[in-house]
Amino acid sequence: MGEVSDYTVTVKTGDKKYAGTDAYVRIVLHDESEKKTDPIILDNFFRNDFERGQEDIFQLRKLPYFPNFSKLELWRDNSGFGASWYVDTIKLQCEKSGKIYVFPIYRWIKADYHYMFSHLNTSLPQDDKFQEQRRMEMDEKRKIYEVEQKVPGLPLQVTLSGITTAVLEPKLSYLRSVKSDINCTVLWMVGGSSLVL
Ligand SMILES: [Ca+2]
Repeated sequence: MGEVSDYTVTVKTGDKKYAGTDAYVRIVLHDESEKKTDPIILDNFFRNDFERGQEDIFQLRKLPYFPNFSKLELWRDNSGFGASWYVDTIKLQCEKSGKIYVFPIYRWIKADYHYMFSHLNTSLPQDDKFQEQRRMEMDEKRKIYEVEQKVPGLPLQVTLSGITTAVLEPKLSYLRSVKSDINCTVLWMVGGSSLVL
């Protein structure tokens, strides 16, 4: 076994409606030479992690020591009540090197998709190392809504593809019956805007 280090992972969940989750969240740490850790479940016993606006700290013991991280892989399952999750940032501190890596996320994390994030995520869209992920997110947004002006002079209307307007009612049964993040995003958007459905 090579060198090991402890790590501290700090996850900031967004302060938005439905941002919190009870789903299982896993990460994999990748270094520059394509080495990576096994999947790590982020879970503090006896604590309700990843609630809205909350900062959760996870102590990871004796993982492989990587002098330089290149990316963070992140995914969640669809378990728990209201599994949708909006993440602001993830911070990783390597105890051995003292280095701190910051991953700005600022997006909804859909279930079972393996997201990749770079330290500080500073690349321009055209230089994005994770083009496939960017395409997936653009496609998701297109699927959610198409804005069109049906009648000149009246407010823009949102046409939802494959989603009936009935499920947009903000009630608890909605969250139970519709597990997709997409719908939660729409609900949040509608709640915060004057869009007409
Ligand atoms: Ca939770």
